[in-house]
Amino acid sequence: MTSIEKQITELRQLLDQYNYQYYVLDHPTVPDAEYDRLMNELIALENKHPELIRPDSPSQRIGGKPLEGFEKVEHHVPMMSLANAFSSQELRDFDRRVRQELALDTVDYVCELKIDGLAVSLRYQEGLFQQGATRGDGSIGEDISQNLRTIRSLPLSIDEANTIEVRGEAFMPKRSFIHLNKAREEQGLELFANPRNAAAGSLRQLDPKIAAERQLDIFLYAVGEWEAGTIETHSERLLYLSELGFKINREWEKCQGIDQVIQYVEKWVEKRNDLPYDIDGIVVKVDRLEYHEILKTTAKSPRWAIAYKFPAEEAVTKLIDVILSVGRTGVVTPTALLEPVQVAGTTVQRASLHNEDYIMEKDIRLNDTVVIKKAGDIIPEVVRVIPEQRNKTVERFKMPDHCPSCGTELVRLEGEVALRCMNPNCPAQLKEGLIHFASRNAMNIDGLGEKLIEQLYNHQLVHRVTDLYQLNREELLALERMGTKSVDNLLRAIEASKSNSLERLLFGLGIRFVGVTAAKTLATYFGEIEKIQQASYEELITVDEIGEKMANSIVRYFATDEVNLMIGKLKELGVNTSYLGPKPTAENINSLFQDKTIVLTGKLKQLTRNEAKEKIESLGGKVTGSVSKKTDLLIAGEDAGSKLTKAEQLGIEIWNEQQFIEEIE
Ligand code: 3BD
Repeated sequence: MTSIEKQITELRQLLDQYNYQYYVLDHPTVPDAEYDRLMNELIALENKHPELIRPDSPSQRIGGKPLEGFEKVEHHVPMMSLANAFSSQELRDFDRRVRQELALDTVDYVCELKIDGLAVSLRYQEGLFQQGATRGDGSIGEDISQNLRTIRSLPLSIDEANTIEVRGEAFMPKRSFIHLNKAREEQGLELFANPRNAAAGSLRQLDPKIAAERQLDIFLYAVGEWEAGTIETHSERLLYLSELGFKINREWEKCQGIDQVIQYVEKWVEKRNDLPYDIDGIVVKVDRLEYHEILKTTAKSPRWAIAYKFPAEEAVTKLIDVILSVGRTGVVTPTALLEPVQVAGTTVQRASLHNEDYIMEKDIRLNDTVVIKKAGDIIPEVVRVIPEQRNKTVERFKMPDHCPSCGTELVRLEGEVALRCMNPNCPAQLKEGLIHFASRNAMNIDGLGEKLIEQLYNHQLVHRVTDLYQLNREELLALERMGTKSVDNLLRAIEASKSNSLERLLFGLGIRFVGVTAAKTLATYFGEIEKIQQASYEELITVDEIGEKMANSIVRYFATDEVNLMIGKLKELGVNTSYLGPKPTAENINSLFQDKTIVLTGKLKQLTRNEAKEKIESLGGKVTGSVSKKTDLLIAGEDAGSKLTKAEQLGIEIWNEQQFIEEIE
């Protein structure tokens, strides 16, 4: 072995070890920075000696190219289903059948948590991860190897020379799920209903970059095809898989007889909400593998295993009242006000009633005893009523004909289930509109939240956004809980919002379908609000990323006099209505970074991130957050981490800060 080979091997082994300790054992042993440093070192060496890159090198988890579609994969040993049990009685029935067939008094079982994720299979040949597939229909799945290999707890190589196929559940931990949805909310993207959907959505991405960002994890629990196996029990198998470096859920237990199984189930019915990942039941498996042979399988599922499925957690409580709220767009939504009750780990006092059709269909009435559950165990909803407990005289609940806020007659637009208040001066809508205007992605007025807006509105100080810019110190000081300090801070924040770039104002106006991204697109394209006010439908749809629905909505929005008067007034009051971000000018067109996509990473010392960004943009380039094959250039400051690694892997041009400064000068 040459010294380079030796160096690479050592780095690889060290990184594998740290990775295993961190992701499989949940026990980090070195700081992230140290890991990144070693990884960069490895990548640099591998770049110089590409012939020494092994497919199981820790540098090879990400970097696969986006696919056109997924290839089909045949499972040599079918991936079976599991029969379900919904009560301890059904578990006892299962145990009786097993004992009868085996002619035994008592049977040893292994109980495992049933992870609520996606069943997948991983194939290793000559010790190397070779292919990963979805379960599909059990016989044929899809090749999602590229996405699976981004999961850091999945070993890229194992110490087993025979071909082995292991099976398990890929999932998204609760923390990653919350983190992901928060980010999506900020970006105005649709939220995932639960971690399972989020995991499925991530693994179905054609571009492995996305899965890599989603912080997925995997537990293994079964073996499919295996050329050499001398193991006698399922529990020994779990231990063996663990020895090979696979991540096995640690909560499994061996149970002697069905009573112990039921105890295990009861324990986890209590404790399931404390786990950092979702489970939807318990899987019970006969421990001895020779018994599996005797018990065989039915058409779809083994007769040696059963899944106890948790009931979706429900609770019974009383419906005290139905609250109607009017949103920014006038939609009236009914929410149930409940007697507080514990469900899936939290106290629930409100539950969604969705809309009028839903209330009618379920015949939900005031004072009813209702069953609630958390849909996807997150958002509580009223599932049904218990009609036997109803006082017979209670009338059917009816949605009001008039807006609860302003009294205007409500309308049901064609093709919509929602009732809407069409009054543009409706107080509830105005308040919601103000809250949106001041919010972080819009005008970002610090300290102006829901409560204060309510207070300002109720004191008749603010009705519409133009009023915000005409507030005076005295009237604010007269409000409860508003001292000089908070008043001055508020006025300063409002003043500062005047110099926001156009996209914030555009988003803040709350034009239907215009989210953060579209606002930015419109602002950069048109530059001035007047141009957008005057733009025709035809002109709008020629803009990249502006579709028909949005174009229509924009035209309709700016067609009203009231809106145009408001914008005129905002301008008079000193609110900026131009795009202030950098854009290519005549003299720098065709300049240094024309049409180049550039990523900044690491600490810059001679200029700030923002200065660098503005400089690049003024020279025609675009700055993006993540490295992909579309990236043209990476500018790496000090302590650059994974982005540098990735750029090196993808063979992207890299400059340090000094090079960047010399070039722009
Ligand atoms: C888990 C089958 C056997 C090997 C068949 C006994 C049905 C999903 O944590 N063991 C587990 C888990 C799932 C399992 C088996 N052990 N099968 C198991 C499982 N600890 N979730 N499943 N599966 C996996 C399924 N998936 C989609 C559609 C239909 N069935």
